[in-house]
Amino acid sequence: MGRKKPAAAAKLRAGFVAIVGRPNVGKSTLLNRVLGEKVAIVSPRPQTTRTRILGVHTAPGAQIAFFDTPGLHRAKGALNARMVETALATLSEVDTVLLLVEAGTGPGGRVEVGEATRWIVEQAKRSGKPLVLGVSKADRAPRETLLPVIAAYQGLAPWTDVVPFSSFTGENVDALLGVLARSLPESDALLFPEDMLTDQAERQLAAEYVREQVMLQTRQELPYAVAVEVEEFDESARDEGRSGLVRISALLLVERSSQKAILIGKRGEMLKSIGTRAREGLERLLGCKVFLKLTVKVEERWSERAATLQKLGL
Ligand SMILES: Nc1nc2c(ncn2[C@@H]2O[C@H](COP(=O)(O)OP(=O)(O)OP(=O)(O)O)[C@@H](O)[C@H]2O)c(=O)[nH]1
Ligand SMILES: [Mg+2]
Repeated sequence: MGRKKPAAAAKLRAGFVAIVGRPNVGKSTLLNRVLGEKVAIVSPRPQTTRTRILGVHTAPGAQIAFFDTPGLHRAKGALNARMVETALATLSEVDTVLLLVEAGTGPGGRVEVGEATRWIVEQAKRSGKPLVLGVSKADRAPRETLLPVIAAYQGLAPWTDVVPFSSFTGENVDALLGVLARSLPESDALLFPEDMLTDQAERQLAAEYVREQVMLQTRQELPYAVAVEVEEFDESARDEGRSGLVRISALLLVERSSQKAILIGKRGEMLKSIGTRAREGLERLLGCKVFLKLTVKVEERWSERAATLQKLGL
């Protein structure tokens, strides 16, 4: 009587995936969808993400460590140049590149692959890494318009796979994760603890949640003129239950006094509204009450100063 052979256990796959693409294509939204938690802020404006954000997805048999990156664009100014540098540098540090483009066709069902996207594809190819093309926001595109989009991009690079998906509905997100997991090297051990989601400290997330509200609630150039620095993150009154309190003081840097006036708003209404929404998000994230104090300060040309950018972690 022979013993039954155990089914060959599938090897664990673990590695890093860079999520890259033009601004606003849905990179951060995908990361949040995969993790089930908002670790990367999202807004309808381009250039929302300013730094590289680690998000770790652990599933049976696979651990995918994503780097969400700032959108690749023609950078003007020191801050934007840093953002683009950060995204490009990430290409060489990962196992697989996930390049995102938006679903949807132009007038007459035509698909125009823009110069910017061609340049991004070239950068991704130069990395020599396996390339996966993700066609995002598929919920917005009727199924028949997906095919011309896929066809337009198919010839541009030797994609391992082309996966249309929607972070809103979740359609095909699991398929995308499967494709990415299979592209990663086999590994004997996890790269990160099983329950780890991100490397960002809560105080960093707090700064980002405030900046998200600035991106969402202010107009024109103001969202781009603001940086947020958390000066105080006091957990001394925090406890295990939901009755505790975290006190956060954050500084909102702007470049000019006219911007300070708009950010504060009439009778302080704008700043109050930013604070309220950010606090609500932080209470959900931290699982306790949050006291959030916001102060606006003019720091001329902060986005051009290397020392300030470094202090802000940019
Ligand atoms: N309809 C639809 N909209 C989406 C989807 N994913 C993202 N969006 C929207 O697209 C906009 C940009 O999303 P982000 O995730 O901030 O895009 P990003 O690529 O990270 O942008 P940057 O950080 O600026 O490079 C937001 O308004 C999102 O709500 C999706 O699956 N479907
Ligand atoms: Mg983003």
